[in-house]
Amino acid sequence: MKISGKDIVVTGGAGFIGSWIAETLSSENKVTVIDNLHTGKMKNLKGFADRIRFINADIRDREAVFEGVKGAELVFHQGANVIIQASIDDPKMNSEINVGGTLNVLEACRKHDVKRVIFASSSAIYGNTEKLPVTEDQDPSPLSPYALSKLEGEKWMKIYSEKYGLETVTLRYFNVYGPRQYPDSPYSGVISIFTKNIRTGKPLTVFGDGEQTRDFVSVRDVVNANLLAAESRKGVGKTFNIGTGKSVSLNEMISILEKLAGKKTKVVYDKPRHGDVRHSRADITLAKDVLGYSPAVSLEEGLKELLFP
Ligand code: UD2
Repeated sequence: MKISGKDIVVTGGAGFIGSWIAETLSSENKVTVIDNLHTGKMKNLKGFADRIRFINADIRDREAVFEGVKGAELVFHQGANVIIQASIDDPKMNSEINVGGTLNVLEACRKHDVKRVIFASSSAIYGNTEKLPVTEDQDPSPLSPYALSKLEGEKWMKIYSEKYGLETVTLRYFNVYGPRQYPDSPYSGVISIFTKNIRTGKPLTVFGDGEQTRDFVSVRDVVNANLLAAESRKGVGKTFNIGTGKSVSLNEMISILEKLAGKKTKVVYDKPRHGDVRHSRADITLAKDVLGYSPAVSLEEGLKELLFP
């Protein structure tokens, strides 16, 4: 699938996932990145910064968002507060960014006749689910202000799609990992922390017994899902799980890492993290059937790339 010759905006385009979307599209399209560099980084744009227009702005800044979106045909809305703990510490700030900022993006799209918006949502909206793998029709049960704000964002997508004819597609990301994921916060993705610690010879800390499971999906597959969502006619107005459909426990993942690294690692078991979900796995049937999505990067391949960059 090739998207070419389009005027495209990526909010959060200097972030982990947004920068991969921006980079992938930048060779054949006119890409604008809107990012306030709070969690995003200029170094994520290395190698393609000269091919894009960069706007250093917060998505809460209505004027900047309107200006950035003017003339665009397609918007990938990845910009958000992504730190769950920050959303718990300051729920109003989280809502202003994740809901207010999303409304700025949607209003800018309405004003400037953007054709389609792809919205980055999260598996966090499900909370703890009884049924696994989880399908999109599962009742949401957000457990944090962050999760609630993503669910609200999804509903705004639906309203803009139904009331204003803006084409919207929502992708619920599961545990995304890959190059450029920031490893240096206690709330960074576990794979970014573990692979960095193995590379630098540091022990791994597991919160709980390590038997919790996650559906880890490579950022490369997530980019691909975004491209498919941008092109699919049948996907409009719909919401899709984006994972792999498989899950592993942290203990299993550590065994894979040790095998790939060819050495044993010191693992410290600490108390479980408050609010952790126990198990998570996506049912990706809908994304497969409607978008033609098919994850291509195995966990082994993805981990290898991070262990031996
Ligand atoms: C992921 C998403 C989050 C939200 C949530 C929905 C990431 C980074 N976060 O959170 O945005 O969508 O899913 O449920 O993708 N762990 C350790 N040691 C460490 C770090 C983590 O044991 O050093 C554990 C952690 O307690 C959890 C598991 O590893 O049980 C995965 O943690 P995570 O922070 O990578 O992702 P998660 O699932 O909490």
